[in-house]
Amino acid sequence: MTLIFATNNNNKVQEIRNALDNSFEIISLKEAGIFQDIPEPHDTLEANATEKSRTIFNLRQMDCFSEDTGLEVEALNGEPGVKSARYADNEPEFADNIDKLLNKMKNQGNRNARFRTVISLIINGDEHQFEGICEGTITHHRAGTGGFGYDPVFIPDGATQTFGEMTMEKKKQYSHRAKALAKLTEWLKENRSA
Ligand code: ITT
Ligand code: NA
Repeated sequence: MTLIFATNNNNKVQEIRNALDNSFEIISLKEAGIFQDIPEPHDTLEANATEKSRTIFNLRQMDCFSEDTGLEVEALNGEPGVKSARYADNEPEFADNIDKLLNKMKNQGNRNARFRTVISLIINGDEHQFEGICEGTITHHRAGTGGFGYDPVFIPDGATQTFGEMTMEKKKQYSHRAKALAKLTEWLKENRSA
C-alpha cells in the first residue's frame, strides 16, 4: 500500500523506509510535491502528530501518517519533550539543543530519559495512533556521529553505545520509532488485508 509520510525530516524517512518491508511504498512530502510548513502548535506529541497528518490529509485526501517524537528527561520533568526540536531556539548561550541539555544535566545524578514517538495514521479519513517508547539514559558527553538529533547523548537500556554510535540497523533494535512503526504495520495487516 502507498502512504504519504508527513514529515520534513529526512532522517525519519530513512529510518521508516529501512524498517518497513516491500509491501509499503512511502512517499515523502518532497516527493509528493508538498513544500509547505506543517504547524505543530500544541503541547502534546499526540496533538502535534494529529495536526501534521490532518494537514496533509486535508490537502490530498490520501492515506498518510505523521509522527511526533520527544526526548523526555526525568530530572527535567519531562523536558525537552514536545519542544525537542526547538529546545535551544532563541538561546544564543547554547551552541545547539544537545549543548543546552548537557548543561541542564550537569551535576545531575538521575540520568533517566526516554524517547517517545506518537504516530498518527489516517486511513479513509479515520485517525489511529500508535506509541513507541525507548527507555534509556543521558550521557555526560557526546559519542558517535550516526543518527540525528539527540542520538549522540542517549544510551538505550540494554545497550552500551549511544544511538549515535550505532548503525541504523542496530538503532532499530531498540528505537521508539521502530516500536511505534511495528504497531502501525501490525494494525494495517489486521485491518487492511486485501
Ligand atoms: P517533522 O517534520 O516530522 O516534524 P522534526 O525534525 O521537526 O520533523 P519533531 O517535530 O518530531 O521532528 O521533533 C523532534 C526532535 O527530536 C527532532 O528534531 C530531533 O532533534 C529529535 N528526535 C526525534 N527523533 C529522534 C531520534 O530518533 N533520535 C534522536 N533525536 C530525535
Ligand atoms: Na517538527
